[in-house]
Amino acid sequence: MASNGIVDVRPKFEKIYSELKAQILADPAFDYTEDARQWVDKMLDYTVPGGKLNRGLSVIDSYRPLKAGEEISEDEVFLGCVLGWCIEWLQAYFLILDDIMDGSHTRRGQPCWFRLPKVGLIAVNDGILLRNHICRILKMHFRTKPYYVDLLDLFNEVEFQTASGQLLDLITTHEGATDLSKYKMPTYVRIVQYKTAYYSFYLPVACALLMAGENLDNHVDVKNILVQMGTYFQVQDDYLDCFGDPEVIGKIGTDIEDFKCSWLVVQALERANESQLQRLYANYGKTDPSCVAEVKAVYRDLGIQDVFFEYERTSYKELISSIEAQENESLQLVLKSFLGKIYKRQK
Ligand code: GPP
Ligand code: MG
Ligand code: MG
Ligand code: MG
Repeated sequence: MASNGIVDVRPKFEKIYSELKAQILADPAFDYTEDARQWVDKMLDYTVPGGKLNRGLSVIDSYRPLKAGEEISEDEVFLGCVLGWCIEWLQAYFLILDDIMDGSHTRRGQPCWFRLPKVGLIAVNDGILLRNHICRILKMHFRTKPYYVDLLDLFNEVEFQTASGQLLDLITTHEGATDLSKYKMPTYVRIVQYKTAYYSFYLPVACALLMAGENLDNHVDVKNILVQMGTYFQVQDDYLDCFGDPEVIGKIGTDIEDFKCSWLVVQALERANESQLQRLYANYGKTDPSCVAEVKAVYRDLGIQDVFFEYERTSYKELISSIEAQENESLQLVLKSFLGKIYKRQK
């Protein structure tokens, strides 16, 4: 029990990971060879459990207020944790592939999975396997639930939205490389809503709503608030890519080198004078460290960090007022606790 009287579910959550892994490795649908079992065992340990686990823990954290006043059974806690792990599996699958596409080097304080010499492009298949594990886990634990079909549909919808967002991210980068002036705020918002917000913010709460027997069509407002929160979260990710401490965030930023349509460059382009624009055009998207340093110098000259701090304050205020406009008080609690976890995050 934590000092505020709230049960800390993290130790239980972490234990359930081992149970799920054991079930995956004993899946009767595949006759594992010893080497295959060892590979999947190591791959899972390397790629699934090492993050902040915010998304995963959010399912059960959201479920509790939804059942306010009612006792939650051990079985419900277990199922909430299982759904949480399905989201962490989804995240692991996305990150393995995203790191290949972004040419990243580190993730969660260690080399990206595909950077390990024995792994390389086997990582692509590992991503596909992780994606399939989600369906295996859902089948094992939810097949008999009345909301099973809705859960499958939810995961499919959100995966489609994320992959479409990733597509926008990648093709926009392609366009920006020929003409940086294409990077504008509406384009940016569209990319990040799809590539990040649905799976990171809407999905955990939607899982909790389904477990609580709710119809997701009745919660469009909640979805909109979560998508807005996810947008703010990705702006923070872009900020940390450039200004965060790699030791703390566990990854080395590559957005400037990769020509990404990052929130920072969109803001800089809106504010730059002729000579600053020239400096951005000449140096953005180049791997040469002196070019990266020059881009960062333009950001400094334009006070982009302060622009971010101001954005952070305004977003928080706007989100709080949208949340307080919600009539359902349990949902207000869910949303506020979610926002509290990410406001002013350093990692
Ligand atoms: C985050 O973008 C987006 C994703 C992880 C979604 C990937 C989707 C796929 C279908 C593969 P990012 O590149 O800014 O994340 P990070 O900074 O963590 O690399
Ligand atoms: Mg990336
Ligand atoms: Mg990416
Ligand atoms: Mg990023």
